[in-house]
Amino acid sequence: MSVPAPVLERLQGVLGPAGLITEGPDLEPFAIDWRRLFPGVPACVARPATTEQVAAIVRACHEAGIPIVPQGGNTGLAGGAVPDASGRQVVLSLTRMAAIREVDPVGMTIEAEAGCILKVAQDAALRENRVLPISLAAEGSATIGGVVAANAGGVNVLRYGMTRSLVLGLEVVLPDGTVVNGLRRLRKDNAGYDWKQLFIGSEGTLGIVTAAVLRLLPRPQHSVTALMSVPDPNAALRLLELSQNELGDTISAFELISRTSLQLVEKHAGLKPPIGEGEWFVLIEAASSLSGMREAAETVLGTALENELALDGVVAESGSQAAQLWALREHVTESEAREGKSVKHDVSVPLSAAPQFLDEAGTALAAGAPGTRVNAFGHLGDGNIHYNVLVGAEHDATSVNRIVHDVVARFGGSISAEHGIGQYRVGELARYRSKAEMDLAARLKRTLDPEGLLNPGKVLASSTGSSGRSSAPDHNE
Ligand code: 2HG
Ligand code: ZN
Repeated sequence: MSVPAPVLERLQGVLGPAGLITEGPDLEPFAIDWRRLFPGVPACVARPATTEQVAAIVRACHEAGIPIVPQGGNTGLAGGAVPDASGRQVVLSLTRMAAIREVDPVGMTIEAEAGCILKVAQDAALRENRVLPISLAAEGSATIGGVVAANAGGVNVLRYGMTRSLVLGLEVVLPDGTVVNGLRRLRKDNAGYDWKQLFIGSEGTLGIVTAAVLRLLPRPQHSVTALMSVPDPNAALRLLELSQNELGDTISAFELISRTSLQLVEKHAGLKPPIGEGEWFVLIEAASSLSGMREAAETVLGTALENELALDGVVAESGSQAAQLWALREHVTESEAREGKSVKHDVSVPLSAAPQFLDEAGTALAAGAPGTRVNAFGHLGDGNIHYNVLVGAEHDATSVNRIVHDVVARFGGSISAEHGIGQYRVGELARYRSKAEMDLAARLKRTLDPEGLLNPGKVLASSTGSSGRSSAPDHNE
């Protein structure tokens, strides 16, 4: 623990005994990510309950030159919210700032503090017959501040966009402790720079999100979920086109799941798909205020079977059957973790190139990393594939990354579609983005955080050299 005593006293004065953890096992949950891949050593954990307290903590640390790592629900997959091993970084956890300040069903907005759990915000919207359409497996623990700071994706991006497209207003604390309140609820606001965009997806490296106003949508009264097996990813894409023709913009999710993924789910979660064998599966959800969703989905399935775009399929007959189909998809990550060592890739390519990407990445891996197995699944409707590679002790994570990301680059894709850079992909980002883009990013960082004290070593390599991985960790990721 290396916060000088006078600074610690100042933090204690701001937070009181309930708001500061300085030692013991209570530090542990804040020190490491949930997959236990990025262990760190916090100097202490500050748990402010108000924006003013956040600002006071940040000011105190700024004056003392102490780095801060903002943390929400700690559900990230790239090690972006945990401290490094130096024992110098203060973790600033937002989870005590959990209030929903307002739900406005007419204006269709919700204002929530950073530490509010996503699921709690979703439920508050539902009570007003509105939806907050950010939907992720981690929604029971992820917080609004983290979701905004990570520009989270999830399964509804196809219809509603990433988190960015739902943020109307933000309150942030800058690295020097200045509070900027932009908690406006305006649908249209072209007055000056739209500065909030800088902080959305910045992974806590430019400022700390303390509250947000998010857009809500009317709650659809009817929804339908279908699972189909398809002969190959190309057929899956054609099925997407067919579904769009039949279901139009009511499609809210179009997920691709490989057979390997379902085998892992069966082995580790005991869940089995209710339809026949196939190499690839597609989970489709559509929702609307109008009825007729089920009939439209039946038409999609019938036409797909007739045209051999689908081999088999089922349209859920009840909410609970729909939940069972979704459970297959939602258990993939956890089942993969139970299987053992894997190297994750959260990539996107132009939608129409997805089948060819899968093909070429498979060929490249078979040649460059024999003995690996691919667990591919993800948001095909967004061109986003979680191309996770199950590896053995003999495989080196960095070279597996390189093989997959080189193929991604050939298709003009991205090395992170939704999980972000965190500390895990710092080296990969620098490798695949142009010098001009990296220089621009460094200029932004220097402008807002000249001392490099906010979440150092995340997204960009730290200017002080602490933290930040330039290659993949060689253990299970
Ligand atoms: C998902 O889509 C998440 O389920 C996690 O983004 C993906 O485990 C992964 O790689
Ligand atoms: Zn995902």
